Amino acid sequence: MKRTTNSLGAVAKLSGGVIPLLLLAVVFPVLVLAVIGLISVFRDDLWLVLAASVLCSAVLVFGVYLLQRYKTAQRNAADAQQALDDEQAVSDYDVAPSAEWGEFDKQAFQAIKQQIPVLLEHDPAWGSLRDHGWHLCFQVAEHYHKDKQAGELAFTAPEFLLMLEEVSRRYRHFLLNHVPFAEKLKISTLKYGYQNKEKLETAKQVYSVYRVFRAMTPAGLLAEARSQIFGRIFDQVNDEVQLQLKRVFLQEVISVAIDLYSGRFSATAAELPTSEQYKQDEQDKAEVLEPLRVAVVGQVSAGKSSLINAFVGSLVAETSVLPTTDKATIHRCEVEGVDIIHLVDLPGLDGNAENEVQLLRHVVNSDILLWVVKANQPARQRDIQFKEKLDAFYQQPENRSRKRPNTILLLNQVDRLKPQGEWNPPYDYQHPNSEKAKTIKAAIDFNCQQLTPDDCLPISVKEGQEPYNLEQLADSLLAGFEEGVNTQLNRRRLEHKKLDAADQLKRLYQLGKVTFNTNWDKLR
Ligand SMILES: Nc1nc2c(ncn2[C@@H]2O[C@H](COP(=O)(O)OP(=O)(O)O)[C@@H](O)[C@H]2O)c(=O)[nH]1
Ligand SMILES: [Mg+2]
Repeated sequence: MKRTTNSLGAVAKLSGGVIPLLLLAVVFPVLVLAVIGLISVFRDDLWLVLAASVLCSAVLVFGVYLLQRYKTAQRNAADAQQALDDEQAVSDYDVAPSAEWGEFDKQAFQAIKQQIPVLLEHDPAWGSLRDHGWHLCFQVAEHYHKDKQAGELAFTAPEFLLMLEEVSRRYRHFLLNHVPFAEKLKISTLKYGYQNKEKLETAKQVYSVYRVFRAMTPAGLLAEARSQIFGRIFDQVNDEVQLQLKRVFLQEVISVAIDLYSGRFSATAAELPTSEQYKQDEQDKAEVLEPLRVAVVGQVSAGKSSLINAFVGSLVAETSVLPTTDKATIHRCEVEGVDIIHLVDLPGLDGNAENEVQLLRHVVNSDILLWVVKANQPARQRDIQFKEKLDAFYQQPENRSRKRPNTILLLNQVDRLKPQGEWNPPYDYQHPNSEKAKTIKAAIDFNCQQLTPDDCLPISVKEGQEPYNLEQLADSLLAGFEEGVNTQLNRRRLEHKKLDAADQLKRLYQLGKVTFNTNWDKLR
């Protein structure tokens, strides 16, 4: 009653006193009508009619109520199912290793990630996440700087801030995408849920009983609809989900720490204001992607130049040869004025150390590697030696975070394989049913075992003869394009870091000069 009076007061205030007057104008005649009706029931003996109409309206109201309850129950069941599905989605979620990482980074991520369940089992409190995060950062630091003092954190204060920002940004993205109503979720709710988990079960039961009663009034129904939202959050945030939320958070911490220690992630003053700006910069960078650099290596006379000529001839692209200062020849492929691919024709692997230093430089600065071998010549010593040099390069501490370009092994001159003189492509070399197809398969198996490439294709590109399997090569290149772009981004990020270091060196040198001059002035 008190609430009704209050509401009327509020309505009167809002409407300037008009609405209550109008209400009275309606209520009063209805009351008068009720009194007259009652008199006529007495006078005309209409008791049966009155009872029937009261019964009808009671049945009607009760029917509507039952329908509402049925609908609510169904909605709750669907919500419970949804909650289960969502919970599954959260527990299945794992932070993916960055596409730009090298093998060393991925190994670090896999190894350090194993510690998260142990840490959370030992101490799952929300308040301990910060300590766990630090512990994992130290682990990453140690992984990258084994030579330095254990646990030394080798990042600058701005980099640390940027790292916090980056973890928050990624975690926010995860929450919004994987936790329903996350935008309404308060950390205090999560914390409360955890601290009072024993009490929670009884609390939930009492709450449900109260909800049934409340649902019997129209105002209660409205409140019920609203609490569906909060109820879901309440149910949603059970122990298991909370644990998963923490697990994902710590995985993000490791992921960002790896980016930081591998040198991809550096904070310059300009990067600090917002990470949105940082994102924008990343997008801008993607627009000015350099053409994909595809290096072609192999022994002398393997058919590198023939391959490039045949391939370039088969493209819709406009091609031209770029002037270079070394022995490499760069074929530029352009489509509608956009530089798409640079095919780099390299001198042959000839065992000459000086030559191989140049070759190595070209290969580690390419995004995809085409390795051409001669099918009818099984001597692989030169190829294997060069591959060992490449492996050694990527194992050096300063190169561990470099992403190695994917290698497609091209088994060339398959037309010359036994039986000689026979050449009627195409051949189903994956399921060989002829002598030629069998020798092709044997040659593929042998060379793959020797050079362990990512992909392998038999080809034939003799001048004056229809080239064989070039469409498959185009498909393979297209399939590896995205990975190639990631390799390029990795390379350019690491180069960018080097430029930074060079700039700092220059500054240091300038400072050194000033210092020395000053000292000399003093000495004089
Ligand atoms: N039969 C045959 N000969 C080829 C094929 N590819 C290249 N050749 C020949 O092998 C020789 C060396 O080729 P080239 O492209 O100059 O090799 P590079 O030193 O690796 O650049 C040339 O005489 C080519 O005509 C092929 O698929 N089949
Ligand atoms: Mg050549």
